[in-house]
Order: sequence, then structure tokens, then C-alpha cells
Amino acid sequence: MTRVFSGIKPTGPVQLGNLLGALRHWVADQGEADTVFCVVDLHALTVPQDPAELRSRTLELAQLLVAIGIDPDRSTLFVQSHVPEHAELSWILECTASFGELRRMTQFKDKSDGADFVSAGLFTYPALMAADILLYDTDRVPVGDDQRQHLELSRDLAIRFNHRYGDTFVVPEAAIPKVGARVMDLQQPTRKMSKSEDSPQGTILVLEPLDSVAKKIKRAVTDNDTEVRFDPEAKPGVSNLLSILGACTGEDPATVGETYTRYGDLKAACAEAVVETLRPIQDRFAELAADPEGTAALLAKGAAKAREVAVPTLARARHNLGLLAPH
Ligand code: ATP
Ligand code: LTN
Repeated sequence: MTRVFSGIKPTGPVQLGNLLGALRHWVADQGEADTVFCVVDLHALTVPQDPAELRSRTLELAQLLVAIGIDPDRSTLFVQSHVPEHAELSWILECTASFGELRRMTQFKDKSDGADFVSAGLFTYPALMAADILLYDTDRVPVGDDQRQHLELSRDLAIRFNHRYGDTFVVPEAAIPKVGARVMDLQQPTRKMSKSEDSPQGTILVLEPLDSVAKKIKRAVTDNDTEVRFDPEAKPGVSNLLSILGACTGEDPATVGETYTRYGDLKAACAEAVVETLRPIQDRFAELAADPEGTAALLAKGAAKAREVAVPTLARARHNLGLLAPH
């Protein structure tokens, strides 16, 4: 059976881009594949985090994933730091990656640009991501478009390692959706919507009050003329709304563009589609949030299940590398 793996960082409240670009495809993959999903808390440490907040965000993110439809009985759902094999394989892959290829990563360039403190972990981040993926013999990785380059590097590292040390890792493929892979900020539509950037009016949170969601969409920046048309280069604001609407309804954004002539009508339809997408998630989250113990227990089970796959993969990598086995 095809193995699917993906991860999300507990760096802030989950936003609409996470849902449309990645999480809803995770849900859809269940049943079709052997699905493994991870809250990547070690990746969150690449930028400074408040300890109490990190802890509560990690638990809440797991609850949100269940609310979205990740079924812990059908998928392996766990927290990255509960499976120590990730950090160990990450070191091995840091030694497989070159300084030059890590330096070319655009996410590193964007996140380090202008930062007061750039951790070494921010630089080696893609090696840990490759470890996440390669530990599970992953065939397919559903992610948003911003992760394309990291996925390419994961593939390169798997191929290089296999070439140097013999067949060890499965070479993974990225699965990037046609619609919704790059949801843009509503106020600055040339910038990707993000959960850790400070742009409250431009970001829709999956758990924010629904009237506020509708208001933000109605106030979204459009473009200078008045024509509704899907053209991300010339009309980034309108095209973003068309993509969001298309991703929520399963339609092609260019076709959706032909349905509307006025910005106001497009915004109203988009607001309604997003609100109706979020409503059931919010209802379900409210129930799960009342049971943190239950979530902690399911994460413990998830980590145990994950280790059943991760431990033998790491042992294979250690053996092939020539690390002496402990007696
Ligand atoms: P941060 O702002 O902390 O970098 P993020 O919002 O980019 O976080 P991640 O945890 O890095 O979120 O990503 C989780 C998944 O969501 C990834 O597969 C990523 O590609 C996807 N994703 C993130 N932002 C968007 C977006 N604006 N549009 C589509 N997919 C997105
Ligand atoms: N780097 C990703 C999060 C991430 C991930 C992974 C995604 C960490 N490990 C493994 C897919 C597979 C991000 O920044 N969105």
C-alpha cells in the first residue's frame, strides 16, 4: 500500500492556506493509502518559541487535525519529538546534505532575511524534514507549493544516500494540489498566507469566529480594474479569491471566474464557501478541546505505532553507514 507522510508545525493558529493546500488532502488520502501525520514540534524550535505556548499549541494542533477529519484509527497521528529517531536521522542527513544546497533553500532565505537571531536549526531544517519523510518509507508527501524545494532536496538526499551506502530509503514524491496550493494573504496578495506572520487582516484562521472570516474576505484587497478574471500575475487579489472559492467548492478557478462579473458577488460567494467549510470543523474542535487527556492518549498510541516503522528504518541506515551496532 502506498505510504503517505506529512507534517505541520505548531507555530501558530492554523490558517486557511494550511487547510486548503495540505490538510484536507491528508484527510482525503485516508483509506486510499497508509497515512502518517505528524505535528512537527522540533521544526517549530527553529525560531524562538514560548515554552508554555508551544506545549499548548502542540496539543491543540493535534485536536484540530482530528477535528478536520484525521482519524487516529485509520492514520498514524503523532508528535515528532515523541519519536526520537527523527532527530537522530536528521543528524545523519545533515552529514549527507551539502552546505551549498541548504544555503539555496528559499524558505531559509525568506525566514533568515532581517531576523535578529538566525538559529543553526533554521539552516539545517530541511535535513530534519527529510528525516521525517524517509523514516517512514514514504511514497507520497501532500504539501502546499512552498514545500516543493524541500521535497526536491529530500529526494536528492535519499538518492545520494542510497548511491553511497546501498539501497536504504524510498525516494518520495511531492503531491501538490492543482487548486489551493498557494493561498495568498488577503491584504498583500503577492505574499503567501502564513500562520506565523503578523498579518491579522490578511490571514483567515480555521478557528476564528465566522462573522470575522466573512468580514475579512469582504475587505480583501482586489485589483485596480473591475473585471473578474483568473490571472494570478495581473490580478493577484481577485485570483486569490477565485482560488479559495474553487478550492472550497471543488471547481476550477478560471471557470469560477466566468460566473461572476462584480467583485462584491465574488466576495460574497467566497465568504459563504469558506464559512461553510470551517463551520463543521469548529463544531467538532469544540468537542475535542474538552478532552485533552483523550488527545494525549491517542498521541501516545500514535507515537508507538510510528516507532514500529521508524526504528527499523533507522537501524537500516545506521547499519549501511557503518555505525557499530551496540551490543
Ligand atoms: P509558518 O508561517 O510558521 O511558516 P505555515 O502557515 O507556512 O507556517 P506550515 O506548518 O509550515 O505552515 O505548513 C503546513 C502545510 O501547509 C504545508 O504543507 C504547507 O505547504 C501548507 N501551507 C502553508 N501555507 C500555505 C498557503 N498559504 N497556501 C497553501 N498551502 C500552505
Ligand atoms: N517544512 C514543512 C513542515 C514539515 C513537513 C515535514 C511537511 C516538516 N516535516 C515532512 C511534509 C513532510 C513546512 O514548513 N510546511
